[in-house]
Amino acid sequence: MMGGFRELVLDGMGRNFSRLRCPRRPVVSDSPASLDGYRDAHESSVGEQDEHMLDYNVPGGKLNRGLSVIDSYMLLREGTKVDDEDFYLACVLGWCVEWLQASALVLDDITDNAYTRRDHLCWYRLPTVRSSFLITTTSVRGLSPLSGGSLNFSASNACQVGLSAINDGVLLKCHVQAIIKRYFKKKFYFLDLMELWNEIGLQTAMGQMLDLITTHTGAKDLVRYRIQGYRRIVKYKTSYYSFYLPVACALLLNGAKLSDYIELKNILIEMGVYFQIQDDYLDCFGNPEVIGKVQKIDPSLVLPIVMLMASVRPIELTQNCCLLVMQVGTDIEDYKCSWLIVQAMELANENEMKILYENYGKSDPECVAAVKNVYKELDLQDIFLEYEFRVYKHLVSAIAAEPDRTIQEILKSFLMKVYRRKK
Ligand code: DMA
Ligand code: MG
Ligand code: MG
Ligand code: MG
Repeated sequence: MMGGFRELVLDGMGRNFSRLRCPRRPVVSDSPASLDGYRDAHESSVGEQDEHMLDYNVPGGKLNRGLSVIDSYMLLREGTKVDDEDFYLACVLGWCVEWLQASALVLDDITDNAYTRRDHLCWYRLPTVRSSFLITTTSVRGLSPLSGGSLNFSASNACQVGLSAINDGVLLKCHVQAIIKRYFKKKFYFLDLMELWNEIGLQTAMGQMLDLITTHTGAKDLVRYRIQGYRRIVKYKTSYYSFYLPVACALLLNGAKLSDYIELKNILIEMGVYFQIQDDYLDCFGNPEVIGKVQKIDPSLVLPIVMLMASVRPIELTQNCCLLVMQVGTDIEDYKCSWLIVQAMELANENEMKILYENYGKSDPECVAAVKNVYKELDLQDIFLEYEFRVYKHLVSAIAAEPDRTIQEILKSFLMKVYRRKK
């Protein structure tokens, strides 16, 4: 039952997503001719640019959030027959979560000044090449030496998606509302569903605001980065939409009242905190190739991309002229209240503290390396592994204490998707 969607989704990675079709077309009079859920808002889209924007930003992730709607719903329905329409509606909500995620990421990458996302350049950094580049003379700032000298060229023929990506982020989120209205308007739980999405949209935006504001206070004095503040940020910016939302969608779809599931919500929030701590860890210590932060670029895009990025990032040209952007995350440069800096502020001695104060929040690669060095001296990698083991045990026993077996299964299924993830 679940397999169809899962195969469909996994199969679609790296291919033209828009061609995918839901394998179980529902018998609903107003359903579109094609549904992968993801493309429902197509008719309200504004042409090629919008299509390209959707294809670039919606697919390509791990799809844990979207799949969790389906998985949770199927667990809730265990023992009953799930007809095509019910399954289809769960797929639609799964895709809605992925659309919301796309919206959050497009905007987050702008505010975080990020470079790469899911193996590609961030949407707002995308260059559109209008015509050929003019190669003139000698040097590109920050570019590792190319044999035989380097390049310099005119900027006049390239443009970026740039800040119009803000509107794209907003648009992605608006599409979600339209999809929900279209498919659920006549359902008795429609109002609850809308309320849930509105509330979670607000919580996520507030979390992002807290994240950004905290960065200003941390920039004044790093010592303000403490675990309680950290937990508040990540609960709002990550847990609600990534963990609670998918399960809450499945519950509503199954006709449940969300107020009956407070303990479930608490466990999901805790899982979300763990997930963000992993995210912070991987931002610094993740393998760039695994987490999608190394960029192999088509040779024809080398020049525009060098031009857009050379002044700010170490870049290497390989022999076959593809470009590798050697980039993991940007939390250190961005002065982020990351789990790693919170730990470091608790553990650092006087000398390490001094290094952190002098180097945190600076984009100079040497400063970033100095911070990472302190993290290594403090054994933050081991401390993370210990935390991971502890939180896993804690979550497993909290799940076991849940009286409802189905709820236990839902939580276990979600936990197994994220435990010890490498990306
Ligand atoms: C993620 O925080 C939060 C949202 C709402 C996207 P982050 O900036 O650490 O995420 P990432 O590491 O994916 O940029
Ligand atoms: Mg970010
Ligand atoms: Mg962020
Ligand atoms: Mg991050």
